[in-house]
Amino acid sequence: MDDIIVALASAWGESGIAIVRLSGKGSTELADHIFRSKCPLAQSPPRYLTLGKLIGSENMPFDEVLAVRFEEGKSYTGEESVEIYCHGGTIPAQKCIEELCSFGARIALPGEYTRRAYTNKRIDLSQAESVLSVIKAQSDEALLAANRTLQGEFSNKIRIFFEKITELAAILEVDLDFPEEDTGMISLDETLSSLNRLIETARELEENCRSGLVLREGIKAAIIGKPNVGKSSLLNALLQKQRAIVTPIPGTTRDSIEETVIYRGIPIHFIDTAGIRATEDQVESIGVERSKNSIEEADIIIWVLDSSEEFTEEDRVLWDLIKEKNHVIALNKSDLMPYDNKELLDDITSKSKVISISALSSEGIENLKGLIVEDFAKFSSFKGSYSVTSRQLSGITATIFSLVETKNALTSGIGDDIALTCIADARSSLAQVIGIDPTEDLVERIFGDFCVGK
Ligand SMILES: Nc1nc2c(ncn2[C@@H]2O[C@H](COP(=O)(O)OP(=O)(O)OP(=O)(O)O)[C@@H](O)[C@H]2O)c(=O)[nH]1
Ligand SMILES: [Mg+2]
Repeated sequence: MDDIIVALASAWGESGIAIVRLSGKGSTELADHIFRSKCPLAQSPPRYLTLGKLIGSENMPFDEVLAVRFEEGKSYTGEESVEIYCHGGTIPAQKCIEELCSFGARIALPGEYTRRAYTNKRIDLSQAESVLSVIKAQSDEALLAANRTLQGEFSNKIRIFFEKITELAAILEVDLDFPEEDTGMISLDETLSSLNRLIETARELEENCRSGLVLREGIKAAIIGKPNVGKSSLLNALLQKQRAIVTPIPGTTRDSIEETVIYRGIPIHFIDTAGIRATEDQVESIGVERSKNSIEEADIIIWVLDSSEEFTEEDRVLWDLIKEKNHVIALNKSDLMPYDNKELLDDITSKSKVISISALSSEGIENLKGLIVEDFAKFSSFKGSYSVTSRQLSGITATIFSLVETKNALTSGIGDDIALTCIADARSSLAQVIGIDPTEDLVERIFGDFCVGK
């Protein structure tokens, strides 16, 4: 934390401007080694842009830039900082960074600026995580959800909730310490109704986080089926472009292809896979293995059937792989004469979502997207959704679990000490969500996902 870090804050490559950011005590003095202007940065007012030149070895100017300094406590990291706006492109910024390093700056680690902001208590852990959600947002809805978390709305909610659990835990503890005395603090009925209220609040939070997580991460939808049913055609119809090769030859697709479509603000990651069948072909069989892996990894499976063909043994084998998973059945080629598979299909599809589509004419494609997202997010709740990570969501789920356990322990009379343990678990699960007393390992993991320069 004592050294001065430097990195490119904008993306590498050709651009209008490239921003180099320095942070740490002494950043201004260090920048003044290479910045030439009417007055040094150290003497210019903070937060004002100053025009100047960057000079390299032998005092040769190599770029005309704007620079600004931030005082300690008034920057992104909370430390004394400098930003230098070079001309875009890789070389000016690269040279600027090299020169600054030659005077003692060190290249920042991924996420180190945000980590310093966190260490200096400018933001908490969930806000730090939402910085990444803002950067990675793929839709307006996702951006709004990320900002709600970044502004601290989510942390505040969790903090208030945490206080309430702590209060109840304290009351339970007093009751346990003085079991014979009527402390008069709170009756069992009151405790239970407090618990019920807490559980209800937590469930609401969980719902809002679940939809926020979907906005942030998206849904993995694997397109699965036997060869030639129209999987690649379906991918192309979804993307509205000819992304995957389509031919009448079974076994066309060998490798999986992943592409993302944004639907009502939700990124859906579609994976077109090789048709699953028994094959001697070495390349194809690797593809088939990948398709089977996709079945395991997907959030939802789109099982494509050719409605103009007879339902075969191959389809039934696939059904066995899919039936226990979250899935939608897409009866493709609705533009052709249907084969009469009714009895067979009724038997296996009675509990599934089924939709008739034509990848050729695009009939049913919009409805298919609707079916895919409907279980993952209630649209009404997007307004209040919080952009969280799966780690944070599981923390809330664990909190609910422990609160319910607390309630069970109290009602079944198995002992107040068990109830106390359960409510302590609820507290610590919730604490991890926004990083109250986080472990070092957790902090490492969170900032490890960031890019350099943020
Ligand atoms: N009439 C009609 N033909 C379709 C439709 N969808 C796909 N096809 C045709 O079916 C054949 C196979 O389509 P693909 O999209 O390559 O099928 P696939 O499931 O990806 O096949 P593999 O990659 O071999 O597993 C092609 O000739 C497509 O033009 C449809 O909705 N209607
Ligand atoms: Mg294909």
